[in-house]
Amino acid sequence: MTDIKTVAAQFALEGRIASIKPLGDGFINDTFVIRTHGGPRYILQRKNHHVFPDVPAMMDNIVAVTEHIKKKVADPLRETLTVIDTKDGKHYYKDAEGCFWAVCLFIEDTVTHDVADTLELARQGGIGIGHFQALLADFTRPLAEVIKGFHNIRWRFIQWDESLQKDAAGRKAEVAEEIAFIEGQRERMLDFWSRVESGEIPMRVTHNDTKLSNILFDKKSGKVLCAIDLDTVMSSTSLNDVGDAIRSYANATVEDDPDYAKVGIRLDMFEAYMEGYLSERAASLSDSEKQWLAFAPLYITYEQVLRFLMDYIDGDTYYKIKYPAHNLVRTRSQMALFRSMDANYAKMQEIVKKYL
Ligand code: GN1
Ligand code: MG
Repeated sequence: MTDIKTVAAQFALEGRIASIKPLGDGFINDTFVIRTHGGPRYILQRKNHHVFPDVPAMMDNIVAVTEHIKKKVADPLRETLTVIDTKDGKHYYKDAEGCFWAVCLFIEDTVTHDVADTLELARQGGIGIGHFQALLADFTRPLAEVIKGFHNIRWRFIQWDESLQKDAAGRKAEVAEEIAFIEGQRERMLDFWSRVESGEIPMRVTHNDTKLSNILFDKKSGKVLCAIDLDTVMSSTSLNDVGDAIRSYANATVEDDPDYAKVGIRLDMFEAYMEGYLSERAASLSDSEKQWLAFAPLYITYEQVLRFLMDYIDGDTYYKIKYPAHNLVRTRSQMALFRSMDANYAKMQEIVKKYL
């Protein structure tokens, strides 16, 4: 790997670099913290260019969106990410091996969570994403589609059919039950997506990766500060952002818990999240969005099952894994979550109505 100090030195940092250490366990990028003498801390990321084929376009998206947000908030250095350019004015650095790197400011005095442990946290999370969508409601510049068909299940099925056809890792037979689950819901999911395609459900600027661990909370107040990990900001339906959040906030456990009995939707968390979200957004949502809001968590959780399973069938080429069956465990764990959501769907619809 390219020498990391050499990489960091390309960016217009304040202060002298003191140390560079790995951070967290994202599924896609490699993340590091840079400490400096006399300057702030920074986040350095090696962007996964197999996942993101056009990192420069992705960075342009991020800069455009964060600059828009900065004009509207009280504390622009804390309420969204701040991209740090290279010394020659680019939003990224491409090293000699062709890897792409980017830097942003480390936002101090914040916490992240993997599991929501209080209702207030879920309520805050809902407010946070609602606020994020509201700040970007008047953002009109077109955004690059950084990953083709990211939450488009019609496109995912094209990939899926190919994966099954290839059976690259010879694992298809082993996952017959999981494949049957995917096929059993295919039409239902396409029916939802066809409403986005027809324009019945509107397109908006969305985050697209709103799981709980991608939200920063202020350490002192416990309130949501901002959404981080803006790699997938692009145009989609705002329902997906809510759905993806519920997938983590309202799961009784982590997304890859191998103890499937622990997995399930917590309706109290769902309610708290919706209460927060709709306090920001109820007035701006279209009728179709309101009508499909409770379905969004099912859609995104289903898509996540498909993506984890497809990666398992492909031989683990997309997500980082920590052990050989990790993608299969993720698949089954999210499948259990989907089933729990489906069993509670009528109740979820009732809850949404309460806050509309
Ligand atoms: C990935 O990068 P990270 O870990 O925040 C993935 C999401 C998945 C998520 C599952 C670009 O997110 O779509 O929902 O893992 N991001 C990308 O935890 O594929
Ligand atoms: Mg991500």
